[in-house]
Amino acid sequence: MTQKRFAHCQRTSAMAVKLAEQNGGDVLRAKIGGLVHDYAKQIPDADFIQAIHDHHLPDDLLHYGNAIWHGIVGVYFIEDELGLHDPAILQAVQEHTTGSPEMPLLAQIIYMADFIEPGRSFPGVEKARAITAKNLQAGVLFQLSHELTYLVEKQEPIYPLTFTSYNAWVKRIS
Ligand code: DGI
Ligand code: FE
Ligand code: FE
Ligand code: FE
Repeated sequence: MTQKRFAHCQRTSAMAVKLAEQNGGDVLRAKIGGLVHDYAKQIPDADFIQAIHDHHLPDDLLHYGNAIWHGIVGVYFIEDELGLHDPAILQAVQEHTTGSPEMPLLAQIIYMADFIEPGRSFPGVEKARAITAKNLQAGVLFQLSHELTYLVEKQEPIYPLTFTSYNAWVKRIS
């Protein structure tokens, strides 16, 4: 991975540790999860397509690209190449781009750490940081709605799990 991407992973890891400490999460798993969450970001598309076939994953994944694959499919590379098999960490990595209706605490922590780590500078990041500092779950809903709005504005296809996550978290938070 590029130096720039690795630096993002290090900052995400540090942010995840902070969020774990603030929210009674598993600090060591947060640290490792943050470090590996984008492990597969620079794996070539052809390797992902092969992995989708090899692991008999749903065909609809093929309609998307690296943005969706690097988490959901990326965990298979983390298992094979790093020998990391911790289910909670792997689930957090799988859910770090789309979220999910359940999202256990560790997944919430990695999802938010990725979004608000100090290197992020998109419009709205300060609001995201403030909300998350007060309430992690409110931060999750903020990111899901921000992500959907951004994708719709760019007329990007939306992976169904992103929608399902949003609906579940609206219900959960309201
Ligand atoms: O890998 P990072 O850049 O650190 O962050 P990430 O894994 O959260 O990826 C965010 C990107 O993923 C962002 O550019 C939008 C994209 N994304 C998230 N949900 C969807 C999506 N792209 C599509 N096409 N559909 C989605 O549902
Ligand atoms: Fe990512
Ligand atoms: Fe994200
Ligand atoms: Fe990331």
